[in-house]
Amino acid sequence: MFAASEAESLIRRLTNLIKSQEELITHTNVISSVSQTLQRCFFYSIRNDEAPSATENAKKLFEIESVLDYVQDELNTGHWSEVPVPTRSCFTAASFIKCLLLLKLTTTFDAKLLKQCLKCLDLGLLLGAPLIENCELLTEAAKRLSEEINRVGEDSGIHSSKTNKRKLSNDYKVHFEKLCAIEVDGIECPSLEQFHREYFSTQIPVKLKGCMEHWPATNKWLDVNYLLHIAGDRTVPVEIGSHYVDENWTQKLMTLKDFIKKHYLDNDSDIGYLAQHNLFDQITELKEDIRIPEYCCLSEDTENDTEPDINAWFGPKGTVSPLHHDPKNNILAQVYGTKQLLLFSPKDSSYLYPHEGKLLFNTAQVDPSCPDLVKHPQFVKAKMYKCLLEPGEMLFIPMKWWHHVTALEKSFSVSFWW
Ligand SMILES: O=C(O)CCC(=O)C(=O)O
Repeated sequence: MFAASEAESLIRRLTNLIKSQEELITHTNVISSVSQTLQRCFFYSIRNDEAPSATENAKKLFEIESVLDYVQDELNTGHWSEVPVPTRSCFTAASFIKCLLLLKLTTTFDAKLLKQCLKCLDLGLLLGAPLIENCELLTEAAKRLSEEINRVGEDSGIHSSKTNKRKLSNDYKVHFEKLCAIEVDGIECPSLEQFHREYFSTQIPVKLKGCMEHWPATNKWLDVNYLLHIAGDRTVPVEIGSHYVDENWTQKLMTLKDFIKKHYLDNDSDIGYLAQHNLFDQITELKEDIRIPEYCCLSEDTENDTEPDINAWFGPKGTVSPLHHDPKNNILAQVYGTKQLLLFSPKDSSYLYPHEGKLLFNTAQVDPSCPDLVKHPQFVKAKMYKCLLEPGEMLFIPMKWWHHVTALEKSFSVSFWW
């Protein structure tokens, strides 16, 4: 097939995913010229003409990029949570339309073009907000593009063997034993009723063993080539730096392949952590490899039957999440690798020196893995709990419980907040 007909066929398959054309091109919350440009670009991208003029093509690409720049400026003004959802939805729509235009304007149909389109969709997924009637448009379109990249066939250039299921080094175990803290209880796959009675209603942390054996992820994800095949060209957010309170800490967007190459396999000087990211709404194929723990259905609020917030935590040995607490109950499931957790009850908050101010109020100044007792003398009064979370184990962290997490090995965890 010629480049143009391959591209046209893909445009057709992508536009077939649209449930409501109206929603894609009507945006009343942005200035009318933006909305009109989106409409023009969309109809241009699906127009069936034999020989589109190169000048007109270039003009349309320039127009859609101006729309994305304009909306991105709006997204970057003020705090993220204050950006109106319709503005973010407009970014989503513009990203999809840009992807169609890139396909329409191409003269060569190759992996490079498909990756450029995929990046566009991922930016829409990461920075935008899902459309209501076209809620799966970008995730499904990205899935099609990933499949197309695999079909066009390009080697990732990474040849890594499976991550070992070996036992944790004894040094870590000895260090853990010596930690002056109470070890969190471990229990073999409790019934829902027992978990509710002994841990959920009393808000006591507990390690849940043998509850993840049916997860395909516990085998499949040990093979980095599998992750690369499914998601190597997907753009993901990566935290760079030793931890998020460090002054050199920053966040970057990069492909999963670059993250794996630079920060996971090569382990370059900067620690990179794909942390607290809802990878599973972005890349739905990976969601098929995990299971929502049944314990997450427990709630004091009988009205609440929403799915938990599911986040991925994927990184090399040595990632640290500083001591902090979260507003929801959490089950942290360890797919592979071992993590060491230090925990404190909310009752001991005042001994942990929470940061002042709106942004870091849920983060402690004290580092429980190496406390400075001159700066933080009250810390000695805090009762510390410890947990070594090994592959296939889950930890229930009740809401507002403080936790400090260190990866002792390359690790992949999934958290369920509810
Ligand atoms: O695994 C980590 O590094 C941190 C996990 C965490 O803080 C959470 O699940 O809330």
